[in-house]
Amino acid sequence: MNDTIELHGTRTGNCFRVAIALEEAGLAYRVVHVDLASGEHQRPEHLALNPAGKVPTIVASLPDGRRLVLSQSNAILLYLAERAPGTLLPEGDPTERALALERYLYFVTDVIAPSHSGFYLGRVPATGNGAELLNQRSLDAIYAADHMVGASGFISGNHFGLADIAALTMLLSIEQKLDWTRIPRLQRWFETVRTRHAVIRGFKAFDPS
Ligand SMILES: N[C@@H](CCC(=O)N[C@@H](CS)C(=O)NCC(=O)O)C(=O)O
Repeated sequence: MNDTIELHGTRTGNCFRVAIALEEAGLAYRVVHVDLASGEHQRPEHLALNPAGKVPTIVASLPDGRRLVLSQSNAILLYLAERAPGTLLPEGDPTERALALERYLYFVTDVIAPSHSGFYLGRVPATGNGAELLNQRSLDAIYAADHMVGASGFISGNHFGLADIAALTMLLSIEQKLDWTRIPRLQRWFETVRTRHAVIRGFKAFDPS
């Protein structure tokens, strides 16, 4: 059985998170490019997989022959963590796992979500300072996260994991806007994790071959 995972997507933060997670988990995958600029995400073949017309989407073969189609980048990351136990989330110790999930969800809901909404509002005329407020909320959450980098040098706990991936794609996208002097531990973490082989490969996943 061909158990390769198809990753439908393009060069966006949500898609990079999935590509980096696949690389970190050591799972085989094949990229199917979906060009947003030319509207490929609205074509019937993509809408059949993701009726919301968004990316990323994965199509995974299951051992019993069925296929699993999943959208929502963060649900995909959790699925990949289940597919490759011990790579993206701690196994065994429920306390370690709970803390790793707490940090992952912190970056997903308190940092990435307001930033995405701020980005959207910023492109809509006459919405007052809504975009600014949301972007500031996201930045404040980042400034409050410096302590999360522990002695291991990672945010997720003893190992690089989902929270590190969520934080990295986000911080890279706003690197120039951050006052790094307020987050010295995150700065050291940032310079180290961005050079990981799997991270570099993930960021190249959607390059033309
Ligand atoms: N919550 C979804 C968001 C997906 C999403 O908004 N994807 C963007 C690219 S990052 C997209 O497909 N935009 C095209 C559009 O909205 O038309 C996720 O995390 O996967």
